[in-house]
Amino acid sequence: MKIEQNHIQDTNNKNLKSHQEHFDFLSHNLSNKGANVNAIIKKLQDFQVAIPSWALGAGGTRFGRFSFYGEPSSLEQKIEDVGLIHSLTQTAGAVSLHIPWDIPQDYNAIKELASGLDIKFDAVNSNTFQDQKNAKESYKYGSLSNTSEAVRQQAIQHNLDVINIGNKLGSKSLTVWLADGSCFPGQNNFQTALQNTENSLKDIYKGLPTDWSMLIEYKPYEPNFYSTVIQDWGTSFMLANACGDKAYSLVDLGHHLPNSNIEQIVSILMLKGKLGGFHFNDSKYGDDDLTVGSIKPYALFLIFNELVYGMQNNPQNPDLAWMIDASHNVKDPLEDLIQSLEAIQEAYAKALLVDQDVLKAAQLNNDVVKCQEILQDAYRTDVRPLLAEARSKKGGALNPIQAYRSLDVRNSLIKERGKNTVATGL
Ligand code: PSV
Ligand code: MN
Ligand code: MN
Repeated sequence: MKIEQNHIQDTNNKNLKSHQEHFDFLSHNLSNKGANVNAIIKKLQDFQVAIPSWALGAGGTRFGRFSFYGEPSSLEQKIEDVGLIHSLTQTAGAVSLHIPWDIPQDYNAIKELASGLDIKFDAVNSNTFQDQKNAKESYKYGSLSNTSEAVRQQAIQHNLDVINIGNKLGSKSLTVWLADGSCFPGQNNFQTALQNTENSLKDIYKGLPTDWSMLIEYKPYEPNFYSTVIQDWGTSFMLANACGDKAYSLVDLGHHLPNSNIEQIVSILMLKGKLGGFHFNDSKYGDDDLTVGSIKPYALFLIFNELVYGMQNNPQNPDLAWMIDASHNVKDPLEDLIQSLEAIQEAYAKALLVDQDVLKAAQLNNDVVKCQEILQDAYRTDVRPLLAEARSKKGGALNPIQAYRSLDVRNSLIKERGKNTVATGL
């Protein structure tokens, strides 16, 4: 299924008058406050977030999985689904592949399909947290950190193979997330596990093409419940430094212990030029992988405030690889992703409203109340008309969820693909 431009236009026409009124009111108010509305809209239009190939089907938990029907069962269909989201939101112009879940068969055909839908290949993700069919060695007791040299070599080789696959597609970065760790005290020697991991990452790094980067993701627990080898940003930062200039930390919002100050982590990593990638989701308890902005939207805004500051003031930090890393147990995955994209753009737009010069002056005056007022004034602004304006000017929908429903996308997918579908992934 493909959504035609004139269909989006038809749905937009119904909302046009009310959108225009809201947008005019907001842009008038923001301009009076000194904001450059056109510049903000341009930034929103340029901000593209990758959709992971494993998030297009219904997720599940270890207790069960409930299909949403019409799910994509091939890489081609997954890319088509990203295309559907992108045509409505104009924000999902990239896909991030997980290998070996989504190994392309015909590279040229896949590249052609993606470029026809205006979709780029972002970071490729390796997988050494599951045993693969016919693999000689098992990752039961770790991969890059394993005490067995043969297991480490297999995991290193897998990462090199993933780079090779990504290279053929035009990707420019490899994301490494390790499940390595231990479930019980005494099971592992912490120092040996970290040293093995560092050596293995250095071997992968040697195989990185010159214009590539390696993104090292951290996570405090799960699937191992006593220790994780790359448990926090400090460990990831240390490993990235040990590998070299092209290695960076990757922050996943769900990978922190409760109440961690993620905005401060983001800020410090950018100051040091070492924040390379970002995974969006939301959570209440752990790595819940809920819809972005559904639980802690103010925290998301504060994080974006630091990201915007870093993007404006830290030329030492590279452009980031943005990706949604969420899972959907009870929602239509495509609707859920559209909601996440909206929340991301909303937090970004609000952060762009913060006048960094005025904030700096208030900070220098130690005017604590004013500092808070500046942030909260931006946060309390309803920026949704800016988002609608940005995407509709590019051919997207004024209201993507409404358009998705009125175009009956899910039912068309079910008609096309049937009810008995299971997308690969977690
Ligand atoms: C691990 O929890 C993670 O966030 C990593 O990014 C993985 O690549 C992804 O989920 C899917 O397993
Ligand atoms: Mn992640
Ligand atoms: Mn995760």
